[in-house]
Amino acid sequence: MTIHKSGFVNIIGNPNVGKSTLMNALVGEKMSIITSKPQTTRHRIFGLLSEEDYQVVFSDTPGIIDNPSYGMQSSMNKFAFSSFEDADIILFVTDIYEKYTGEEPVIKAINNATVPKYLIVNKIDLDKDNKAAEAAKFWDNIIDFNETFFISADQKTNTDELLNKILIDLPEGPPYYPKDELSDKTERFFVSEIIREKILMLYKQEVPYSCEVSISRFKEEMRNDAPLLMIYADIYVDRKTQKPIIIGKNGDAIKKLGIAAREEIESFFGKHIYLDLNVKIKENWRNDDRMLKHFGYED
Ligand SMILES: Nc1nc2c(ncn2[C@@H]2O[C@H](COP(=O)(O)OP(=O)(O)OP(=O)(O)O)[C@@H](O)[C@H]2O)c(=O)[nH]1
Ligand SMILES: [Mg+2]
Repeated sequence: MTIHKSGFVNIIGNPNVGKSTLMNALVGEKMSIITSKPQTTRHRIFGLLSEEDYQVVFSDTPGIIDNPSYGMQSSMNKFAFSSFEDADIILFVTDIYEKYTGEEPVIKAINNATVPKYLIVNKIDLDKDNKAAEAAKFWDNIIDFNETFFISADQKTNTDELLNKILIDLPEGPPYYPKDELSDKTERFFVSEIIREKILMLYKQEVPYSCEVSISRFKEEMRNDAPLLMIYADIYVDRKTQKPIIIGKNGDAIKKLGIAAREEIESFFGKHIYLDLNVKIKENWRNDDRMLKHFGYED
């Protein structure tokens, strides 16, 4: 009888080190949005990799925030730290640039974890003077990692080796999800994330961080005798002054946003869509428990 393996492989680390890029590389699909801005990921997102004899549930988490200023950021940290609780394997991701003091709370959490833990030093494609080896030396004195991998999540360098080791350490067990599923998240969630990714890319400074996207309507309808996926999305900003920035002069900015988001949503679903973007003001939503719950953050 062949054995079946399954388990949670939880990806943890600071903002911007490449956690989402790594999960997408391992799953082979774009499950998590990626931008050059820190604090891009705000939720825990599962990406599933299934074959006949295994199912890996990769868990991408928000980057850990040292001093959360908003309820939203505290919730993001909860998502990150909760992933220690159900991990079968921990991937602690850092990059060649990061410096830790050794006192960070995440270090204690990793040291307390009893499951296999790997150190992942990412962005080696940018490593000109052996920073990766320096990082590994630093961590060697602080955490008893089972394995160290020097990778480029972006170029998929050494990610196959990483996956092979994960499959060796993965516990035996039945699949957690149907084998044809790619994520625990809904289509609506992916659409709102694609729009948020484009907001992060197109707007500057605090504006994208003050935005949340909520899908108010998502329905296929007949238009000119052909089915068309109708998507209505609300973009919430947390200050009055931000609404005109999102819209832009003569609506130019939101038009650009709509085009970029529609293109990617169409390629995600492989069909034409109609996208309506509506900007709403919800003062200080990042500290508003009711709104946070509505947007899927924890209390
Ligand atoms: N050169 C290079 N860039 C990378 C690599 N991996 C990720 N990046 C870039 O680093 C930036 C952050 O990547 P993300 O995957 O969004 O990082 P993250 O850790 O998920 O960030 P948060 O969601 O904010 O916590 C993006 O601009 C990526 O393109 C890599 O291996 N090499
Ligand atoms: Mg991310």
